[in-house]
Amino acid sequence: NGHASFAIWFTGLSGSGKSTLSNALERSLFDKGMRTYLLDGDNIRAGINKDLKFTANDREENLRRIAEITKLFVDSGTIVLSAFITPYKKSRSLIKKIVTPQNYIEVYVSTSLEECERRDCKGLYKKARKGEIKNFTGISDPYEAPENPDIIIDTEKETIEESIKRILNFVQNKLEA
Ligand code: GGZ
Repeated sequence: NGHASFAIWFTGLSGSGKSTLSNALERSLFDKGMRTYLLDGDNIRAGINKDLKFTANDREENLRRIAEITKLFVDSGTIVLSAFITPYKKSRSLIKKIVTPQNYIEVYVSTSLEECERRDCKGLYKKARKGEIKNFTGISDPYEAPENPDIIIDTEKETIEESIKRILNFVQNKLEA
């Protein structure tokens, strides 16, 4: 009984809009009666992964563990929304393998570095430019843009409502497939 379950994985720069989008999407899915769970930096890096920082190795380990956690929740019948920068191609292909490809939807929040830096909601880009934060994605650590995401969200061109609608359509088609 219940609905199919899978992971919706948001990737994009810091400040690109992953949290806003994943929170709004979770609300919509919940309102449709679906069982959901949202994983993000707040509940993962502060807890189970608090031993990890932002070197390439730590990010890879951070994301590997999150993929395993995502898989467990998916196995339990939950639609999991995971919102992490996920900057490396290598990590994303490992995640897809761990979660299993048919249960993995990749959402690329493609907001440009220029726009993220202009918004600088938390003042992190300013700090990164001054060298106060090392290995900062987009400034002093790479972000490898996804080549084949399932969905691309351009927050500079569409409203959050439009973006959510597009993701919901994709999810609906998957649930009916
Ligand atoms: C990137 C950093 C860094 C560095 C701290 N580089 O915008 P935020 O603040 O709230 O979200 C960012 C978050 C990124 O953690 P993730 O677990 O999503 O990253 S990864 O997928 O690469 O493992 C940012 C904050 O942590 N932050 N230092 N150096 N973002």
